[in-house]
Amino acid sequence: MERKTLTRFLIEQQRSSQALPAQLRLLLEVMARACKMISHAVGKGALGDVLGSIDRTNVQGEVQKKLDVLANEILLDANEWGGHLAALGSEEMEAIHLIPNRYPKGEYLLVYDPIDGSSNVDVDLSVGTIFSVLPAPEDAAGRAVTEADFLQPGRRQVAAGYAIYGPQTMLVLTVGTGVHAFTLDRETGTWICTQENLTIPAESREFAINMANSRHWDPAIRRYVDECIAGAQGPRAGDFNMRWTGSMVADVHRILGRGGVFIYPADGRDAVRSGKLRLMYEANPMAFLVEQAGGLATTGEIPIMDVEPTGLHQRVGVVLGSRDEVDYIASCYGDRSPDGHDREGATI
Ligand code: AHM
Ligand code: MG
Repeated sequence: MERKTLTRFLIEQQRSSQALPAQLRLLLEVMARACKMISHAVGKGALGDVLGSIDRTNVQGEVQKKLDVLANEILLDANEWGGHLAALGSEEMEAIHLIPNRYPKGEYLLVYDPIDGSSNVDVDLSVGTIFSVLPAPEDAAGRAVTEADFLQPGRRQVAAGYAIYGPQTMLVLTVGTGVHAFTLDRETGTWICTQENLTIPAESREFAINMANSRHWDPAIRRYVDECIAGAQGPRAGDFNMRWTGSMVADVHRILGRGGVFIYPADGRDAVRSGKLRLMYEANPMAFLVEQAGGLATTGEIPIMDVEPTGLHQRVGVVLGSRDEVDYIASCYGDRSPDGHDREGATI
């Protein structure tokens, strides 16, 4: 098999489509380099003194892991000086980060979750980095960027991706021309394209949800999961399988590979009333990837990428994955399908 590097892949994309301007290509190369550094840090574990927590909480009120902080710094340092960004935002930083005046400003806004699923780090399970790229407003060139400039619906994303630090380190990207996956060759330090145009099977019999929260779910999700569990004897007339890794990146990566649905609904708990996952740097980039791979991503009521953001760190309910299954879950929520069209005859 021809070993196509990420650099070559991006240059070919730049030549063949208008989807990849030079600044965006640079941004993706910078992200790939930063994720390589994070992968090295994750891989060192206790030997690199990167496990455990520090005595600090982030804007979400969560205790920060050493790796959350380290990965955030790696991404910040890598992205500040290249001239491709107007500003960036992170799960680990309450306010947006403006590009210092000593560096040129670029046309893009970057938001990321430096280490997603960080509770997995200390037990040597997969974690990842998720990122989303938005255009900076045209009038932002001559003024300071504000948080309001970031509050664009996910449909405006020009690129999104994640790196997964698992048995293999992989980078999965979209610039709106399908979803492509790259594997890190740890010997040469090169990202090699290993899958082009990933597609999610439309049908699936595998779901991912944290069952421990079932008593807090609303009736739609409870009905769906009950039907799955009822298996061949139930209304779905088939047995289902369940997987939950505690890392959205790992769960979405599995779904991109073999289908399934990932569900983290808004539920009755005070902290999760609007969902647990963050719209701007978790749900939107994953929704972009999933839609580009032929799947669907909904809050249950509207497509995730149509949500009008109101805050950098806002949360949202998430249902994403195989098209038919997500469509079915949306029908459990009411009379609207994930693409926003009315459904006839759908009942709760
Ligand atoms: P994090 O970004 O603080 O790691 O939180 C997000 C993670 C997701 O990766 C994962 O799907 C979810 O939180 C797991 O939540 P729970 O611990 O409720 O199962
Ligand atoms: Mg995180």
